[in-house]
Amino acid sequence: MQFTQIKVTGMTCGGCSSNVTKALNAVNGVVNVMVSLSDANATVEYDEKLTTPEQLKVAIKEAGYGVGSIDTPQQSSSKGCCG
Ligand SMILES: [Cu+2]
Repeated sequence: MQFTQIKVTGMTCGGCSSNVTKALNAVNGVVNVMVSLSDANATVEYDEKLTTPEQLKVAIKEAGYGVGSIDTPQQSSSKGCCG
């Protein structure tokens, strides 16, 4: 098992963090997810034989959130659950 911590941008409330949690849990190979709204990050435990950090990032993006502290310099267009 591997741990990785991913910066997540665009989360504004508990609904957002649970959206991210669900999206990550849906990735094949993910065994444990802890999303911190206040720290704006996700700690993911995953089976490195089944998935990669890249796939985890894709899952977060597909859920409508941003990944990484250096994202495209167009902010404040949050697409979270509460707009
Ligand atoms: Cu929200």
